[in-house]
Amino acid sequence: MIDLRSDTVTKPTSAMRKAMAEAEVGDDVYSEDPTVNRLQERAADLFGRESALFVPTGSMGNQVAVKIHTKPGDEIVIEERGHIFNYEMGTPSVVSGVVVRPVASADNSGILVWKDIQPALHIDQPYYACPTGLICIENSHNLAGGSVMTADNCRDICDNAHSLQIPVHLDGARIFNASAALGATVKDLAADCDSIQFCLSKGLGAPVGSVLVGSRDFIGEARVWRKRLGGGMRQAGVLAAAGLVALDESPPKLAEDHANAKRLAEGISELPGVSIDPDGVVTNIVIADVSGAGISSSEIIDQLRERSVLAIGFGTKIRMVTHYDVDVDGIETAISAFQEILA
Ligand code: TLP
Repeated sequence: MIDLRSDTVTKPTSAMRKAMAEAEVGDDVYSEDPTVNRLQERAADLFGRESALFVPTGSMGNQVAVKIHTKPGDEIVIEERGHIFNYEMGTPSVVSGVVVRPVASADNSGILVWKDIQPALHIDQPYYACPTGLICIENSHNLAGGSVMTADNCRDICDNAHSLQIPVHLDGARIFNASAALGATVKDLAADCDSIQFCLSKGLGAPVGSVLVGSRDFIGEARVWRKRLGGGMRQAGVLAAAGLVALDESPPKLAEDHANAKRLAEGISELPGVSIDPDGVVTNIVIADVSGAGISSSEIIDQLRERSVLAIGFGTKIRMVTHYDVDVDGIETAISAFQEILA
C-alpha cells in the first residue's frame, strides 16, 4: 500500500526502534525520566525557550496551551481552516469554555496576516462581545495545503498582538516542514510566540508524541494540565527516545518529501477535473479539488485503494501527504492510478 493518508502513518526507523529498546527510563510524572528530560531540554534549546513538556499528542499540546492562555468566556481567533478549530473535537469549548472566532486569510492561503486578524479582535468592549484571549496560528497550515508562514509575518502578528496584551500560540505540528521549505530555523519561525506545539509524529516520523515549548512558568502550568487531562505518561522515555532520533534523522530528509509532493501535484494537475496549483505545494501536503471530475472524491478514493493507493477526502477535496515511507516510485504509482481513474 502507498499510504498517503497522512504523515502520521510512518513506522519507526530501525534507529528509532533501537533507541526505544535501549532507552534509559524513570517515572516522568515525578520528572525522573532521563530520556524525556533530554528531549524536553533539546526542544527548549531548538526553539530558544526556557522550558518544554513532552505530551502524548499534538491535540493535547494545543489544548493545554489554549487552557492556560485563556479564561472561560474568552474568544480565540484562528484561521477558518485551523486544526484547533476544525479537528480537535470542540475541545476549546469543552475544556477551556472559550468561543472560537474563525477568520479567513484575505489571499486564501490559510496564512493570516495582521490585517486579517485585527478586525476580528474584541478589546475593551465590556458588554456583549467575548474578549479576545488568544490568537492561534498554524505553520505549516494543514488544511490549507501545507502553506507556510514566514518568520517576519509571525513576528508582525506577535508584535501587534502583544501590544494589545494578547498572547499567540503556534500550532507547529509541522514546523520542521515549514523550516525546510523556507530555509529558516524553527526558532526564527516561532519568533515571539508565547507557546509552541510541535509534533514528533508527523513529518518527523516518530511513532508517538509532541512537545509544548514556552517559558518556565507556562510549562509549569502545562505540567499540571497535562496530568489533569490524563497525559502523565510514567516511563515515557521509550517514546521520547524515538523523538530524539527523529529530531536528528528527519529534518534533512524533509526536502525529499516536499519534492515528492510537488511531483504528485504536477502529475495530477494535468488530469481532467482536477484542480490544484503545483506552485502552491511547498511542503508535504497535496490537496486537490476534484469537483470537476464528474465522479465524487469518495469514489476516487475507493478506486485509488483498489490500486494500492490510500488518500483521504473531505467534501470535494482529496488530501495526500508525503513522508519517508513513500518513495519516488510510490509517487509515480499514485499518479498513474489517478490517470487510470480520471482519463
Ligand atoms: N493532523 C492529522 C489529522 O488530525 C487531520 C493529520 O493527519 O494531519 N495540529 C495540526 C496542524 C495537525 O495536522 C494535527 C494532526 C494536530 C495538530 C493534532 O495532532 P495529534 O493527531 O497528535 O493530536
